[in-house]
Amino acid sequence: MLTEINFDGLIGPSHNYAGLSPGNLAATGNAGRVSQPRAAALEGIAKMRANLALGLTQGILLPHARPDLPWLDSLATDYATAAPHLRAQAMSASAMWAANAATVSPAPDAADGRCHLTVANLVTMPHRSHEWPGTLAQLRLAFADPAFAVHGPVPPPFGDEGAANHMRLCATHDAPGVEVFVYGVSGGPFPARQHREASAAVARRHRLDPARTLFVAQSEAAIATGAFHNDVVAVANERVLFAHEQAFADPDAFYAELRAALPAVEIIIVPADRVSLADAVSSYLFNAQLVSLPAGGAASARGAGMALILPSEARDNAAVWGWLQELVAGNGPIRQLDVVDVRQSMANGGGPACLRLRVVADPATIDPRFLVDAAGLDRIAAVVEAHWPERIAIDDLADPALITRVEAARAALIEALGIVELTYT
Ligand code: SUG
Repeated sequence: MLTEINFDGLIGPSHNYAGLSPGNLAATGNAGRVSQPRAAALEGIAKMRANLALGLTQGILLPHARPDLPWLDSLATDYATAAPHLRAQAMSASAMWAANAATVSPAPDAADGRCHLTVANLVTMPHRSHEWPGTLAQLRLAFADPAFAVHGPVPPPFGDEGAANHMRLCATHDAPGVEVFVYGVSGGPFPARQHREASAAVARRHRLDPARTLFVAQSEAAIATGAFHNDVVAVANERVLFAHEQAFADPDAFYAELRAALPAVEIIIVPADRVSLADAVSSYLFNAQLVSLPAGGAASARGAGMALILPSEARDNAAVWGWLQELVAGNGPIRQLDVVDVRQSMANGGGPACLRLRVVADPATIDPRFLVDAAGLDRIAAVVEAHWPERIAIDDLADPALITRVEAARAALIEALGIVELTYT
């Protein structure tokens, strides 16, 4: 049976605040802060436990080998002699943000009836541009079944940041959907990371029906205010689109096209006079996981409906929280709010939705080593407790002892999960 599975990126042992992403205001604002990789990974695991408690199916993607020595070698340097900025780029734990791992088109949308995944090239940011080989190695393992088609990246210079700029609307997850590819043209002072050419290439590669595929421009104001990905200002699930009034360049044209393609769509707009773009970005209101609760699930107090899994920063913002209270008090599809604490990831601009990649598939077709239940999370948490560094200051990036520790931590995780194929990738 086709089910939505959330694959969360496990937060890696090299998690640090090097301020590597211009346009990501949290990341640049926290540059130089001391990070807490162990606490960060445990926050991510707690979020997955909460998802399991809601009755959702949960998967994982692993941290990549860091520092990325083959990448440094391709730049004719090594970790000991590399310039500090290259060192930081080689050490980033940015693969945790699995929404940027790939774009996923479930089987009902593709002409060949397979679920297609295209790994994102992430070419805009140097520290993310070398993620794709490690991600591709994992996708090829996890989705080796013929039910899937796993594709390499769109070639540069066409920037592709994966599912963070892609939304799928459908009557139910297992029905054919409308896929919406959101691209940027200009971001004022900041880069527009998703190029239309890349989105179009992914749509062709996935054999999508052009009549059910929309290409929509992000508003320049959104990118300039810090929405470096569309998932900072909009999120969709089944027939619901939840978006900020200023998310898109031409919202009326987009909503008209969407209504024509999916008449049952429900569009929930948060007006700028209730929540400003700046508040949306700082609270990550839209970087929530919007999920359908399983029918009859114990966690759903008022019966099946949808839940928004929000970062605690959304609760801390009075304008945002006030608006959300009105939303759930109404008779709409979003019935409950669940708050999670992912502050370590949030300080680098990654909320609950950034940490997960959604795949609609039959869980029986996925390599079971990439799926987790509560006991599996216990095993991972024990490895994190034993091996993840407690703190990393920026100067520590030059310390060979930290490198040894980070490498040993990942090796312990790979051993615990039995995914030995990933030892060197
Ligand atoms: O690409 N931060 C990530 C955050 C990605 C969030 N993902 C989604 N919105 N889906 C980025 O900007 C900061 C790392 C640093 O500065 O060290 C970073 O890469």
